[in-house]
Amino acid sequence: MSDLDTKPRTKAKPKTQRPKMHKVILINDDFTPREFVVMVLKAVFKMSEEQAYRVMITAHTRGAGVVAVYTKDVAESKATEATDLGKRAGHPLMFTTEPEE
Ligand code: TYC
Repeated sequence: MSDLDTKPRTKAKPKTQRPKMHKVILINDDFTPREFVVMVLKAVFKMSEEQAYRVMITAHTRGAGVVAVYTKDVAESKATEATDLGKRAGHPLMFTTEPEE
């Protein structure tokens, strides 16, 4: 039997295909009150006071911080919802998303 008869001609597909996860990033600014940032993190991302405070302080001191990781759709809708809460209150608070490596 030749190689052509015995070797699979196509690569086997992996059985489970995991969707690429996306990070929600909190961007620092000079105007949004710290307590407001913490309130948004708790409301939209279901964080505890302690978790929310830690993420807020990370963004405040480093310029940005990872909030959480979700599928693309969920990451984008949560980032929009959180950014809109700031906008509606007159704050320049900003959340972005980026794909995980
Ligand atoms: N830097 C803001 C202040 O001093 C607080 C803040 C923290 C704003 C994190 C945005 O992502 C942010 N009032």
